[in-house]
Amino acid sequence: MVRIPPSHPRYVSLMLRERIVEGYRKGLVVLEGLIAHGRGEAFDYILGEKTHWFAEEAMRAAVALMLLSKHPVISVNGNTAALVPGDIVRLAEAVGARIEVNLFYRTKEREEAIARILREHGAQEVLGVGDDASATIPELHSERRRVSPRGILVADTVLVPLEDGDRTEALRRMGKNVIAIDLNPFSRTAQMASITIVDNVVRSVPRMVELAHEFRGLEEEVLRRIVSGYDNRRILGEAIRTIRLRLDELAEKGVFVEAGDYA
Ligand code: PTJ
Repeated sequence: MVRIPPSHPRYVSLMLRERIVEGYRKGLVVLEGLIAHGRGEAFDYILGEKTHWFAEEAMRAAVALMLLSKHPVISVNGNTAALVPGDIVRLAEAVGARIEVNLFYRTKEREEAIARILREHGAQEVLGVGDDASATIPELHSERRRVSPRGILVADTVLVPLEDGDRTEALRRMGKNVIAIDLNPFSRTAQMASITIVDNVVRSVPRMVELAHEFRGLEEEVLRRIVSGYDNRRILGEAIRTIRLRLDELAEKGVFVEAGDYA
């Protein structure tokens, strides 16, 4: 891995980029995943690389919903496995969810590499690998249609970090709750999900683990109220408004970084 000096003003962002590249070298991430990461970086840059209140509100509803669900499943792709494998395992444990590998660019080698890294981080069981992905999501033609009959097929709630669109729609058609984590509030996934967390997975998944521990002792009724008071359309609107306000603010200032600050 390239050594990035911790004093570099773009240190965190550059380290994440290195983690994705390392994930590619280890066979977890596809080349297309590098493009997806770059898109995420651009939105994160505009959002100020921090978790906003609208994401926090979406995370609270998401965690409450996962705790209330009978069969919550966390769907894991290459980028998520490279960026937050340990947090995914901790979140699954904290909300009682199963973990399933689900890939757009599915190969046997990648399924196994992703399952391996999740197990190295403590996962007891990883669904969706090899023959386990024997069921299909109806009306979906990509490789993402292949799911586990013990996982996504029977799930009532599916968490999809970094998704690519049409599966969210297909899962919603099957009557499932879909929780998306996507830095792009305009994406098809963000628009189609039941709950959209407009935030970086590297900040939101660890925060969801904290919330899950906090919420575990709450009465079901309290969790239900958190979920029923949530409005995804409003939250997406707030994310888009925040982007607009931030761009207005930056445009007003004109120059907003010191020379040399850009990575
Ligand atoms: O591992 P596979 O085979 O399942 O493929 C995974 C990718 C990511 C390549 C595939 O799902 C894909 O092509 O995704 P898209 O359509 O590029 O969508 C990815 C979305 O995630 C985009 O809207 C990005 O803005 C967003 N995104 C990228 N990085 C992050 C992110 N959202 C949250 N956190 C990130 N770190």
